[in-house]
Amino acid sequence: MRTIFGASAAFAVALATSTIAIPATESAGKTVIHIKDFKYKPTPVHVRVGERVHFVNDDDEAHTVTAKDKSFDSEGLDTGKSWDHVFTKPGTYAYFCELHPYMKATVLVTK
Ligand SMILES: [Cu+2]
Repeated sequence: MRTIFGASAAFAVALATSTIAIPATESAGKTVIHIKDFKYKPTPVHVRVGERVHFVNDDDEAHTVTAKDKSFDSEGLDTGKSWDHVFTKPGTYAYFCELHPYMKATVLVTK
């Protein structure tokens, strides 16, 4: 029994460590959203207030990053161009591409 408990405790520690490592990695670098194949990847994205989000157009077409409520707008991003936005208020931000309105994605901003 002692061995089984020890093994599960070690497993729990490993789990806890990996759970902590994921957000630490995200906050260490900036959040990057790639636009590829007429999609924003990944979505939805979770960020903290004040965090910078970097959008990169990896597609052969121009795209925009435009808030549904128009609170932000990258305007046209050609192939290889990028655009940054800092989210200063908590909330759920739906955005889309003005050139291809069926392209939709979400950024969730928490304190
Ligand atoms: Cu587009």
